Amino acid sequence: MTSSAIDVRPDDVLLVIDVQNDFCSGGKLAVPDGEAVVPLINRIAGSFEHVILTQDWHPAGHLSFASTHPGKAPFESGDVSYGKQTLWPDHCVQKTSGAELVSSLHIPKAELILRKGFRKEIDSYSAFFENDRKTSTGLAGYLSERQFRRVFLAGLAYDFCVGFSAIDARRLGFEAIVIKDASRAIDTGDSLETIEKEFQDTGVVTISSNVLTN
Ligand code: VGL
Ligand code: ZN
Repeated sequence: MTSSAIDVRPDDVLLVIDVQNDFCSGGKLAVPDGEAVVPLINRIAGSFEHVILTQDWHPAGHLSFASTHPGKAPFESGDVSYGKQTLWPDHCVQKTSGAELVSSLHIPKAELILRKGFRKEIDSYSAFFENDRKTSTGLAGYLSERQFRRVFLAGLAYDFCVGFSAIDARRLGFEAIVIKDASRAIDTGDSLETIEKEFQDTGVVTISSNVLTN
């Protein structure tokens, strides 16, 4: 966690991860206090010239759903072609209200909405690579062509899609800065400790939104 002031630059981009109804109270995979990130993200977005939103976007019967694996319950682990996969309640099914971005998220200037997890047989936590760690979403190419250098991240969930995206950004050579108070965690098993250890190992920085200046 760094506490020195960070001046937001024109070649910075804010990635707002999966601020969708199903990850908020009353949703299918509600992240504790998930909706609390919305007003903060709306405010932070004002400091950035460039904002990208992501949307978890699964077909019905998706491989990450426990309901697809007979005898399995949500939050258990399942064996899939690319290794272990946490199994989830059905969530963010394409064209359902749960998959919609939270209506109070107000970032009209967002330049791109990137959907991920749309392949029935592969989950995708990261906005860069799907969970087989090989299939690319194309976001790295987009960011490089747009000449963005630093990726700031906020949203849901800190220990899954925000965290995996930050680590991949770092591995791809971008600076990756997670705005911790504008994120919330699912916290299942050792997910929180694991992600924070990986932040340290890969050089992902975490900050509080109050250090951002512009
Ligand atoms: C997410 C679990 C399953 C996330 C998405 O957005 O963090 N987590 N699908
Ligand atoms: Zn998902």
